[in-house]
Amino acid sequence: MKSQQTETVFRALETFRIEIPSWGFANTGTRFGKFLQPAAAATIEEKFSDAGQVHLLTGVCPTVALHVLWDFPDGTKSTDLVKSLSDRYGVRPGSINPNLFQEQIYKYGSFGNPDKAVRARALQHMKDSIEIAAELNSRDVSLWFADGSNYPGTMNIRQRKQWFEEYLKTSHDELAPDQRMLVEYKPFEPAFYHTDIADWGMALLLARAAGPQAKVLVDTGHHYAAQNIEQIVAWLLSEDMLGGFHFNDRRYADDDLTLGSIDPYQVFRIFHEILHFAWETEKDTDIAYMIDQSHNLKGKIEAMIQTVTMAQQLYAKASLVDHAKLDTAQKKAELVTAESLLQDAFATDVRPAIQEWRTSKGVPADPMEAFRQSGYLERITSERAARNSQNVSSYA
Ligand code: RM4
Ligand code: MN
Ligand code: MN
Repeated sequence: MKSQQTETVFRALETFRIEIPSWGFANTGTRFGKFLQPAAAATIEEKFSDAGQVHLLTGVCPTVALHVLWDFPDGTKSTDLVKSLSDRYGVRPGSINPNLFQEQIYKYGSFGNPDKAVRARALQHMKDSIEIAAELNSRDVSLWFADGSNYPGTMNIRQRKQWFEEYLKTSHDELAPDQRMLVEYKPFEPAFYHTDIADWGMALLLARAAGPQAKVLVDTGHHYAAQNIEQIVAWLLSEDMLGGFHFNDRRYADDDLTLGSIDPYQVFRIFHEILHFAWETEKDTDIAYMIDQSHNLKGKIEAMIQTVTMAQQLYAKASLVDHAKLDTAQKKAELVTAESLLQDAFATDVRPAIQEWRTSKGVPADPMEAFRQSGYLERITSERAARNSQNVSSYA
């Protein structure tokens, strides 16, 4: 007989899925350098293969986020290859991420570029990305813009905002009825004076201007250290504008640290806001959970398994908050009772229940151990090492 708690955890895990990024398996680095890993994936096939391993062992990562420039070398023509890899490795294409920041023409921005010809090129790339997504049956086209400026007075901020409104709306009109557009924000980097979509308010306004299928994407690493991310999440939920997450942790800014490695209680509080909202409204939330981490030092597949496991734990813990009791305590302003309901749930060791759930699903109770025993890492290391010892120049 399962305990009440175990049953709650089982129910929560049943619907919890998390998408992994193709770029998380590639050799990436910082602007100072890259430490190459012999087992890193260099081709789209290798990325699918590695993502397939993570899904095989965890059972909760059926989709992989793809970056158009890095994963579709021939643009729209690469979709057939992606489809065949998806069949072979048992993971579907997930969100499609246009790349409007790496090519030389984007030096002064994409949709915010003062040169109309560059804005037009960016729009064409967006249309191609939406077409790729449609062909792959991917619902979400996920947008992150590096647009901004480095020196005060050098760009017209209001004019750029207008261009963003206009070009996002035109892009939105290309979406099929079942597709969505997710607008991500980031306070700084690579632009260090102003960033065109710097925070959730800007992303919200632009998503609204774009159209009804546009929502906001919250990357947990894209906030200043003191920001209350769960409040942003609560506000976006109440506005029906929360489209998805890019999960990672940060100590300073966009550090790509492992989810929950610095502040697991914050992730718990984010999940709590979502689950509390779902309880209150009696609605299933429709939020894309994705990981956006690219590890320079940790083994890439291990890092991904570790992150997925942490996400499951924090989600399961959040599911243990007794919403009815919390509601009563909040109404009576019983502060200690209310706060303790969160703290007690957070302190609960959900690992045994998660292991039980995994076993019931036919996946290894301990995916990390299973990965280490599988021999997969040794195999790809010997297959890829020689090539990876040569310098790789692109980001992913
Ligand atoms: C950005 C942002 C985007 C990601 C790029 C590579 O900081 O988080 O989502 O695609 O990095
Ligand atoms: Mn991101
Ligand atoms: Mn980022």
